[in-house]
Amino acid sequence: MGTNLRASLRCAAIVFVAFVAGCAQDDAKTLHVFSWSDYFTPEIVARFEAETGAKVILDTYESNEDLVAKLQAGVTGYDVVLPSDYAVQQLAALGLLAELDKANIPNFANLDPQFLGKYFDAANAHSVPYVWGTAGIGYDSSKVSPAPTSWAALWDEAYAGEINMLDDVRESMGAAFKRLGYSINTTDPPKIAEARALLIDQKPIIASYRTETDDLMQAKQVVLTHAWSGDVLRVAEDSPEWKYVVPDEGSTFFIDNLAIPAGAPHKALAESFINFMLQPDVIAQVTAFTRYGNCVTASRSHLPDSLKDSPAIFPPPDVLARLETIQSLGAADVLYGEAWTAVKAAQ
Ligand code: N2P
Repeated sequence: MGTNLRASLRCAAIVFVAFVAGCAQDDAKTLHVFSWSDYFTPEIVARFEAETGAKVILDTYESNEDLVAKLQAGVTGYDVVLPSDYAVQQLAALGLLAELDKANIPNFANLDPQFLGKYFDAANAHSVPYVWGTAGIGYDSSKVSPAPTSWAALWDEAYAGEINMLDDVRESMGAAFKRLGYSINTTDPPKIAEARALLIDQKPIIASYRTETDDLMQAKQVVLTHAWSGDVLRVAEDSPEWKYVVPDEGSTFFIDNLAIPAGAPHKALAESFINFMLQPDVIAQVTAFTRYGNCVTASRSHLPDSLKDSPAIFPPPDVLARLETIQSLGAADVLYGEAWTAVKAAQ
């Protein structure tokens, strides 16, 4: 081999090694977040990227069941996920969440204690509460009159073909349970069968089952939708005819959490992302954008007055009193799944 050729091969080898090292370094700085839609603004992501030199890649899911199924099926590569309360319970029981190193999350101290130590993670070993909200009814007040006060509005034939239900087993079964006067966490098989029958009865007047309700409202594809509070309030910013109500019979209250899947490729970076999100001014921007309450006490002073005092974002005590959080129910979870499959398959 000639000296020149050897020299250029060595040079190529050095370039190759440098390239691989470069990739490895880039990869070490890439954070994969798997989240509900519209939970982070581009500005917040850009600020984290500028402060850390990391790159954030965001993917979204539409229900807790999607998230749990993906992680259970062995999908790897995600560093941060955002399960709701009962999904934290399920994922932790399956060994699919990493234990958090709180030393890397000093802003954990900023969290409002009322959101800590809940039934789904008593020691917050695997989850950090992020945002919270309610489920209820979004309605186009220029078309729906009188304003709905009961879940019965979603069964009203006057609006046949113009109603969306959340494509979410626990929320839709929950709406049916509340309409029947039962708990969201009912485990009694005959009551589960009643809720199933009620949802099957409703099906002929339903236009769609979707959890991404924003564009349905914006495009006026429906006049009534089962929805999460922030999603309606965000649409109402530009389309004030859209209003949100928690029905008199009661509804769900959710806490969505930041968590790290077991075996996440970039655990320390994920913890620094969680820590970043728990800064009062950062998470106030999340509330301003998502219209969901957050779990950091001092964030409230960073919110504009219009949001600070919004009863739709921060429900008054009489509304809070009629909300329930969803719990994982063990064996009854299977009955819910079967009921929901039957609803979706019904003609
Ligand atoms: C959807 C956010 C609602 C999440 N954009 C409910 N857990």
